[in-house]
Amino acid sequence: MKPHQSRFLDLALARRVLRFGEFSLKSGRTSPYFFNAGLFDSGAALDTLGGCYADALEQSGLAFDMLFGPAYKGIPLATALAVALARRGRDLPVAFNRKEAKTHGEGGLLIGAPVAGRVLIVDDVITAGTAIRESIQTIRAAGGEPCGVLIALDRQERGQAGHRSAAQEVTAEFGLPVHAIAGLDELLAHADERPEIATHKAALLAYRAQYGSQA
Ligand code: OMP
Repeated sequence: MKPHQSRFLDLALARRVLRFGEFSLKSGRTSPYFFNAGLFDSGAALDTLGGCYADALEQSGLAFDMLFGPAYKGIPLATALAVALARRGRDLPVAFNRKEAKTHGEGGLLIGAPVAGRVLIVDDVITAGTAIRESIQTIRAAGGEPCGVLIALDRQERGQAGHRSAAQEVTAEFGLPVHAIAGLDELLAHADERPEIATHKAALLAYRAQYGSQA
């Protein structure tokens, strides 16, 4: 476990972004945990989170020209990362989309910098990969070329087609690398140090046996 991974998991636990119980997912699966990135809801939390994304990105070695945060939850996440990168000496353009096109004022579906060049998608979590597929289409329609995906948490679940994870499916289908600050593997590893996770480890393992990717 890398330092930014444990910092991220501890922040998610402290802010109750990461919760345990019984949750219905977009994919229809019932999960013993849920990651609600909307609860990174203060300046300090977003500051720490932005640093964790920046660390993960540096380790990925990905090359990109700008950041894209999909509406809604990706918007503050991409912003936090943009600020963290600027602090480290890289001032990069950042853009977002709207869920509904605006017909007055500046109009359109996109906000922020023009979408162009190699675009890195910054989002919260990947389960089955539906949200990321939508972002890829939005960026291409705007004239940019998606070059990779950076998420906070990879749930490491089977995608739409079979045994591979949703992240691996996105890589195979679109040629896009998918990187995460941490995945279910790190969450389970962290259970050895954090009793609040350890209590739910059996449920997490049972869920992984049912829906986890094999690769
Ligand atoms: P996929 O589109 O299936 O990859 O699911 C990702 C989306 O599901 C996220 O962008 C969230 O809207 C939502 N989600 C969470 O926010 N946290 C979770 O732990 C799980 C999900 C989910 O519904 O799978």
